[in-house]
Amino acid sequence: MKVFSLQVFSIILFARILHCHAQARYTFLVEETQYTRLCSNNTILTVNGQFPGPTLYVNKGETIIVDVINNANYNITIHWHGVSQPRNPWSDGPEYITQCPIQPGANFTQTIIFSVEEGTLWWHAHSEWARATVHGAIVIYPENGTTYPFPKPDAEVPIILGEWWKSNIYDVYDEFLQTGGDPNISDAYMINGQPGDLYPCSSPGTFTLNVDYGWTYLLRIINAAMQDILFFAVANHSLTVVGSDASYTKPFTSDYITISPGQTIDVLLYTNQTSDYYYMAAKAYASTFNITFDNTTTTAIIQYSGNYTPSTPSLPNLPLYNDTNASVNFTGSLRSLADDDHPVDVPINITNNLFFTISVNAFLCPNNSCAGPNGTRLSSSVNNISFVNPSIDILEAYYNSINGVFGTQFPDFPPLVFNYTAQYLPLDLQIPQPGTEVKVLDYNATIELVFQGTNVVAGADHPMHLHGFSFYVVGWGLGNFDKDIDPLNYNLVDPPLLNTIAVPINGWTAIRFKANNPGTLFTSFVTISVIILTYVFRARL
Ligand SMILES: *[C@@H]1O[C@H](CO)[C@@H](O)[C@H](O)[C@H]1NC(C)=O
Ligand SMILES: *[C@@H]1O[C@H](CO)[C@@H](O)[C@H](O)[C@H]1NC(C)=O
Ligand SMILES: *[C@@H]1O[C@H](CO)[C@@H](O)[C@H](O)[C@H]1NC(C)=O
Ligand SMILES: *[C@@H]1O[C@H](CO)[C@@H](O)[C@H](O)[C@H]1NC(C)=O
Ligand SMILES: *[C@@H]1O[C@H](CO)[C@@H](O)[C@H](O)[C@H]1NC(C)=O
Ligand SMILES: *[C@@H]1O[C@H](CO)[C@@H](O)[C@H](O)[C@H]1NC(C)=O
Ligand SMILES: *[C@@H]1O[C@H](CO)[C@@H](O)[C@H](O)[C@H]1NC(C)=O
Ligand SMILES: *[C@@H]1O[C@H](CO)[C@@H](O)[C@H](O)[C@H]1NC(C)=O
Ligand SMILES: *[C@@H]1O[C@H](CO)[C@@H](O)[C@H](O)[C@H]1NC(C)=O
Ligand SMILES: *[C@@H]1O[C@H](CO)[C@@H](O)[C@H](O)[C@H]1NC(C)=O
Ligand SMILES: *[C@@H]1O[C@H](CO)[C@@H](O)[C@H](O)[C@H]1NC(C)=O
Ligand SMILES: *[C@@H]1O[C@H](CO)[C@@H](O)[C@H](O)[C@H]1NC(C)=O
Ligand SMILES: [Cu+2]
Repeated sequence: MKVFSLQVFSIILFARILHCHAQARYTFLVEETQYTRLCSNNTILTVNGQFPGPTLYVNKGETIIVDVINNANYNITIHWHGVSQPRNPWSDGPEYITQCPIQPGANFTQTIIFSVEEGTLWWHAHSEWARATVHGAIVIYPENGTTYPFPKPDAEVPIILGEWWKSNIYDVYDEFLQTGGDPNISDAYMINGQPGDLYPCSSPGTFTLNVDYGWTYLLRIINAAMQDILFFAVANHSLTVVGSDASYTKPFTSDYITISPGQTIDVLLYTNQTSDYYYMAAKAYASTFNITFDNTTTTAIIQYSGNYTPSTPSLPNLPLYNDTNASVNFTGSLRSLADDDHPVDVPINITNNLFFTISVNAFLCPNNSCAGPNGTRLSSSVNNISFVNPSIDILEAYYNSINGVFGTQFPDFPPLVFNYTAQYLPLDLQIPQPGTEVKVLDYNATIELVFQGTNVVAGADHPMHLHGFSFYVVGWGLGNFDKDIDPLNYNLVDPPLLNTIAVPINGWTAIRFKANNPGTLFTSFVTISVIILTYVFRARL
């Protein structure tokens, strides 16, 4: 069982302008805190001692300031996931991409500029695996004077899906780096920091949502798990999806949702069932053949108010762990709202067509001494380039024209064309090229980027994430992308506007965006959740 993670490439645009206003100001004190879960104590990193961390509430268009103070013994950065930060990449947060880490005892003041986003996002640490516990919700209300494009809910609740290791997360990460295999799987998933009563010692803390009959609840669901795409559902209640990644969607009703690590989904829950206790639950979607993964189920309880004798809650029907149809069917059902107040702006005239293969890889180790397949070290790549952390952050090197930190040769197409999704692929395809390469884009370039998952080492679903932009998902499919046929079926009318999209296992996804956020770094990370023979790969955001 091995997991792997790696950030893969980055794209730099031009120029910078700093915004600076007197604004709401918050302090994020990063510190080590004792928490007890699953019958054992653990020291975790938190913000302000809270787990999950504090929720930030803002209005659309607001700018806030966060003073991040590092009182822990680890390097750390904080990232505002999905906030496009127009012309302000300096505060974006990814370690070695837009900043060097905040060292123990140091602090860093970040300005977070909310512009077009409206709905739910989240913040998290962007250093090694610190984000396992250093994360929290961001609620972005409509601008003053405007309202939701659906009847105002009676109440709103962040639902943060997380993942817990009984071991110290840094030990898990270090072991993973040392062995070259995948990290140990987690011991639990969680809803709002609590595993729920299917796990040992967890019943008392189980997250409970007290509801009144006949109300409408807006659940702001965030997948803060490290690696796994999750299925989530509420027993006896369907969910009406109204938004994802801080962008409104055409409402549609589903019995479950599929949510990628990094993604947010806003749903309306109508409490119109018999007054009782009902479980909400989440568990992993793990598509890769022979995978070892955390197959446990986290629960919380919805408790109707009133006088009644509650029955033992039953679990909702969640799709089977390997139900790829259920996964892609849900994600493929997302559409932009695309009404007069929320128009779409899909780039039509494309200036740059990019085609990026996403692969799981394996580096050779001396005497086959690593814990990956056949003694190799697991890795991952985009267009066969496996990202190497630079010595200083890429943004600073770019801005100050410091040579030798990164190259600008990131290829538009894979170096080798082969049947990407063939069942058997030659072993020599497994070894990627290490490098720190960026793709430089012109201001206002209109990009179509097709991600093609490959079956090198192991096929997997790959959640991809973009910084500085949300993008329109104009198409997707299983198998190899066909450049002549597939574009004919693109949705250019109401494609969803997302910042995270899971490229289906041995499939492809086409996204479009306009490169109009100068100075922004575009970074992307492969999240792989795979197994073949006996190994798993995962990654980080
Ligand atoms: C956890 O720590 C508390 C306080 O130090 C201690 O009382 C308790 O026994 C510990 N629990 C376990 C399971 O180790
Ligand atoms: C912490 O960050 C500093 C500054 O970038 C770096 O020199 C150092 O190697 C980092 N330490 C660790 C343990 O990564
Ligand atoms: C942040 O660091 C600077 C430089 O070390 C120091 O002067 C300042 O007091 C620190 N601020 C906070 C809030 O800790
Ligand atoms: C928005 O409206 C509320 C209440 O009307 C007010 O308290 C708040 O200051 C306003 N915010 C902005 C940014 O105008
Ligand atoms: C509850 O609300 C859902 C969603 O609107 C609807 O489909 C269902 O029929 C309602 N059930 C009852 C018992 O009213
Ligand atoms: C989860 O995996 C373990 C270990 O492979 C297995 O024993 C167990 O039956 C699985 N549980 C479920 C609910 O699938
Ligand atoms: C999914 O898993 C079930 C149970 O492990 C198995 O019977 C089924 O064949 C699998 N389906 C696919 C498509 O692999
Ligand atoms: C999802 O499944 C439903 C019911 O089978 C079907 O009508 C719909 O077209 C599917 N959507 C996608 C995106 O596959
Ligand atoms: C796309 O480009 C063509 C040719 O340059 C131009 O006629 C057309 O107006 C452009 N369309 C859009 C939507 O910009
Ligand atoms: C491991 O090596 C054997 C023998 O070369 C080969 O048949 C097998 O495909 C390899 N497995 C992987 C996952 O590379
Ligand atoms: C590529 O591999 C897939 C899966 O084995 C197969 O179905 C398909 O026919 C192959 N395509 C070509 C062009 O060989
Ligand atoms: C699946 O995993 C088992 C146990 O790790 C291994 O023995 C078996 O060879 C694997 N099967 C395939 C087809 O890779
Ligand atoms: Cu991000």
